[in-house]
Amino acid sequence: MTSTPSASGAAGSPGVAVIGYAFMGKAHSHAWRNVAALRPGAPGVRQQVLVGRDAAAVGAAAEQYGWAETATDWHEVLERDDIDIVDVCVPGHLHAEVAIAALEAGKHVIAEKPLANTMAEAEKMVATARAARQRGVHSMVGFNYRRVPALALARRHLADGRIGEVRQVRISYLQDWLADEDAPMTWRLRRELAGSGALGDLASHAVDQVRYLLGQEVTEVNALTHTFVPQRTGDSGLEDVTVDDAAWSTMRTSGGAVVSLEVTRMATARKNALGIEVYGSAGALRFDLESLNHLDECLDGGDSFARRLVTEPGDPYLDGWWPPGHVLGWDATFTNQAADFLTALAAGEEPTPSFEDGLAVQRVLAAIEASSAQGGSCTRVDTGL
Ligand code: SOE
Repeated sequence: MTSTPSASGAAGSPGVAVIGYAFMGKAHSHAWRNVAALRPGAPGVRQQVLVGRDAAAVGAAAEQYGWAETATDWHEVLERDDIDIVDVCVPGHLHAEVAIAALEAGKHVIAEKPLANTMAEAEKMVATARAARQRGVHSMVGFNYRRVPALALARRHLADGRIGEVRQVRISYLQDWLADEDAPMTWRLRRELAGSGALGDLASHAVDQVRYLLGQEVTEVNALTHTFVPQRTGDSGLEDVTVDDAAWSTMRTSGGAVVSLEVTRMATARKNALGIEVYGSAGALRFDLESLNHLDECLDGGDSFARRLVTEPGDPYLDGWWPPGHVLGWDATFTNQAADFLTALAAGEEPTPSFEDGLAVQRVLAAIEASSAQGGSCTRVDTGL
């Protein structure tokens, strides 16, 4: 364990350890650092330990993000009495091992999405989470887009019946960071580390949004996954890409809606475009993450969209932020997520989305892979319904 000079957080607050300091570790660190200042009622935390295998790199990150200490072995933090929350921001192949050990050690856990790399791991995580819950130890999977104010408002409109019965959903998540075939090999392109490609990385968010917005399960899929660039240059020369670059699926839901889904990391010129359109018998909703403060609304039997800036008092997740019209960014979704997590813990409740929600998404991803492997045949999702 090594101390850094720039720690934040009051003594007596829950102690947090984040495992992983790269992109997600940075996003979550920012959230832990700011949650008490920006979300009223959210308990503050002690930013205690940032964990990573490279001592020099994790030390520099800890200093930058405001952590009191660093460690190079995640097992160490599980033995400490001053760590109450373990935040799992490592590649997918480690989610199950770290989350299960942390829950068994009595730590509350947030695990980044997707919950796990395989169904077997996800099922084991759920079994462990259920047992831990009986002992007052809680867990959550990090689908941060549930905390976009415009999407939480869309969910409210759907629950209030403002667009009637949902008939069709179009959902796409388009990125371009693999569009260049010279883009190097990374852990995200290795099945043994990432589990899958755009599927686990991006379709997990999309499927979670379908479940979150509609409150329905995906019951049936037809799908195609594809790898456009089968080899990329890594440390040992040309290496095989063993995951999908993109995936497509048509899906049915338990409420009778039909969903079309498209996810890719090969869409030239699209940076982080999560697009959601929901069409119902009495209206429609449209959202684009690249304009995340807006929701296009057609409500209560209307026939055209009006663009709403979702920053008004009473809009979801706006308390404690800025005055109306002072827009939020992508990072706010993680701060809102941390606030919900801490508020649930303080109330002794299980935060959402739970590991069960993560498993439900995983089942849909597995069905998509199975359908694609069988040439796109219709594949039922084991929803337990
Ligand atoms: C990379 O594709 C990535 O960082 C995802 O892993 C995140 O979940 C998404 O929010 C942004 O893109």
